[in-house]
Amino acid sequence: MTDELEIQVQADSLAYKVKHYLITTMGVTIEEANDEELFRALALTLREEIMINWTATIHTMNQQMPRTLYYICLEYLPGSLLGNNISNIHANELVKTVMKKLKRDLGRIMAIEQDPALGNGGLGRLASCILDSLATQQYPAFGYGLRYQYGIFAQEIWDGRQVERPETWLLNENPWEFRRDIHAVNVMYSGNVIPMKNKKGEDVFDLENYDEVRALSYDLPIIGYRETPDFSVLSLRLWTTKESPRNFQLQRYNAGLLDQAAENTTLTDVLYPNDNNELGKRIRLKQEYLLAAASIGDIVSHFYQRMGTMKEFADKVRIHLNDTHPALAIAELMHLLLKDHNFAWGEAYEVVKSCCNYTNHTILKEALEEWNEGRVEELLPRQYHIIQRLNGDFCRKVRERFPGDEARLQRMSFFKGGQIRMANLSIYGSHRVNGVAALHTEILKSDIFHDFFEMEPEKFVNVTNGVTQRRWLNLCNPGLAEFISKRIGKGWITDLKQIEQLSKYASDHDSQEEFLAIKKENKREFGEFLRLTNPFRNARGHFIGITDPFGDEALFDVQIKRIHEYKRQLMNILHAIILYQELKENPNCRSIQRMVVIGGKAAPGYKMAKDIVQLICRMANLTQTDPVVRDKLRVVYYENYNASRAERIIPAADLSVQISCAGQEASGTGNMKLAMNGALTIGTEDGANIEMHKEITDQWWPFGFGATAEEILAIQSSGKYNPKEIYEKDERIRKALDILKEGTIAENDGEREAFLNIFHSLIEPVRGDIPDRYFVLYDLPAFYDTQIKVEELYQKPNEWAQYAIQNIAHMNRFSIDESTHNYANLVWGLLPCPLDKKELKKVRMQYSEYDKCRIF
Ligand code: NBG
Repeated sequence: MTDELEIQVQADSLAYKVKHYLITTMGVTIEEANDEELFRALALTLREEIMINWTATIHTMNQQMPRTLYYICLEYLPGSLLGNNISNIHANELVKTVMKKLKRDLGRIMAIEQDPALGNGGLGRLASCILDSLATQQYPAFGYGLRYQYGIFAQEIWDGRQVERPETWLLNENPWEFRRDIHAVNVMYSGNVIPMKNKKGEDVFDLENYDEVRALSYDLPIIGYRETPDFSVLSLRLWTTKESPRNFQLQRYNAGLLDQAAENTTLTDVLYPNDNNELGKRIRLKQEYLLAAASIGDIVSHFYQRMGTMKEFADKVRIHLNDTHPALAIAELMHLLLKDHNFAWGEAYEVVKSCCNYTNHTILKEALEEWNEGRVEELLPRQYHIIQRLNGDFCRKVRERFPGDEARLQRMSFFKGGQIRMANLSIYGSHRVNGVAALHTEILKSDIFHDFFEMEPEKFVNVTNGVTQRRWLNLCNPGLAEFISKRIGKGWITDLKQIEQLSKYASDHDSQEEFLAIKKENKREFGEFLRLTNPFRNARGHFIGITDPFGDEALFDVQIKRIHEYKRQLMNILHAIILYQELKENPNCRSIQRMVVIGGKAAPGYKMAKDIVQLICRMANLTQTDPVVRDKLRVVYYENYNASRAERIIPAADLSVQISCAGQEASGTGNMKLAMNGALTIGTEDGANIEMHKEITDQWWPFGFGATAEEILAIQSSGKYNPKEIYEKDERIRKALDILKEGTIAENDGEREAFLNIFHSLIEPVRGDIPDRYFVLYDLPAFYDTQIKVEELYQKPNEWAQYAIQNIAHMNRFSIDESTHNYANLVWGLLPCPLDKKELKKVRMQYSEYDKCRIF
């Protein structure tokens, strides 16, 4: 059969199956089915194929029992699954043909799916990239997380302010998840400890009068990319406490204490919407323990069932603690080894330390987790005892190593002032600790974990983040993907190193023209999307107008990430205010059109971030309506920024704004996604920007600027930074800040208050806070000058294209595949475990027999 014929035959049978699912699961025929029903039927159809490989992958792993990685993370942001799954199993053409046969529009059907928004920002997205890569490279691995009923809130802008709406991704049944009652785990909280001894005479603890929760598992298939049908499928197991009568504490229920009785059923209801910030809430602690205990329980019981002994556990099991959120896993694993498997204390610790590894994702003080000792003791009495004893051992070791150094001991102990420092516990319980970019790891070693580094230097390694080029280039930017594949073949999709070969086309005129045409097309598409989905609303949430974006000639200047002071969206908007004021004075002072797009959610309780959102929205309104300015400058607030919306904007961006205060952004990953899609970076020397700069080289990195981390440190420690002086001396900055101070652009009291608050934070904060903590005014003049360079280069499109193609070609190192490879080598000692083809064949045979099964 020719390829074309084969696709037609396959498409026919898939189309039959879609119809079959419409009838058998929804009771409708193709003529009546709406888009939602069709989405569901299509997903169920593809799911069948995926299940075959999933079953075979599990068999392969169970038979070979290779060393396996268990990745535990409180957050995931997988993005929409239908498109990615189709692409990863290489069924694009096929599914398009099926839809043609069914006379339905694939784009509309894909738009039905809601993102599983089970994370806040970079950390959750990184976790999803890592799973994609593990599956693609066929590593034996397993993911654990929580199945929040409500993910991160949906953001709407009403009269220029952020309004949080519930995010209801589970309102309709999710076709990609599988409820697995058989894997449910019981998790206990509170209660009275009963001391006992295990067979080795070791102290262990039983519990009575506890609260019990049933953690029910839902499994999601994570499909590896492959051009042949032998793709691997890994499992992401998400726990929920939603459905279980056991969760009702009957005594309390009978006593009429309904709110308390229901607490445990609602544990996994919502994700805490804070990025890089911890609040020490009780339910959050219960969530963290739920994840740790259910996952560790599952890992241990699965291992013991298969092997009948725990002997090889330390060799076969690798547990990854993604940040400290799952750190209680350390105490939980100790507990199970001691109590259920009769380990001696020292043996148990050795096992834990061989298995566990910890990634730190931030140096921000407010994000380093500490739990109140009393609360841990009350909710997790047994784990509390274990943490205390571990700390006792640890402090003894510190004393031995550094006799007499009391100050050091105080800094290193897990306990401080009634709080437990989870990072300290995580380091002690881990084999390796890593930062997520070279600079970040250096800061861990030289600053925040310096004492730990001195004690065990070999423990600390760097694994620079990466992103999956499959979702973030191949899938989201088909035009550019084709541009690349036409020139260098498709190898880059699974081996990004090959993208270097693109370099030789950077100076080729035709390639430049083609690149520019693709970018323009992407900008038009994104502009259309903005028009349709990014409305202005009044204070009651009613529609009052559309976003009117620039056309494809304009520079698309893009900053997309959570709103945080250290990320300095404020610097970006102050720059826009300066441009605005200059244009007001002289409408011809700029020769290009610039659309400044800023997207990102503010944590609901983060006042300053919300004030900054208000300022951006005010500028959006002003620049769109002001007849003098609107031809040159438009600010757009890109509402409800999430993974799907990232896929829309990233291909359209010309300029990638990565301007965090140096030393603060652990890595950043949006920087990589944007560069991969041909945006040039205007950026500080922070996080992974530094490594990107190095790889791309000075020659093709034209817009670097700003103080380095060292310089920032030096100014900080000199105590001489005086933002007020900059404000007084620099006229542009003074004028921009004065409109905040005087409320000139504010349209209501709320805005006046917000803008004044921003002004104060920079110049004269109340309550003795540090003014301009993140050096916005310090770097603003350099940012302004660099933006002039941007405008100059942008007026030479072919030269710009040459830079952009060089940037893409130098993204070779920033694939997540490189990161997982480094984790596998430096951290886990993990080898791939390719899908057993015989097993696949066997499962496929059994599956096919159903065709003969008919009752009538
Ligand atoms: C974030 C950092 C980013 C980094 C991601 C992924 C947290 C706590 N940290 O710089 O801010 O890219 O983690 O490592 O979300």
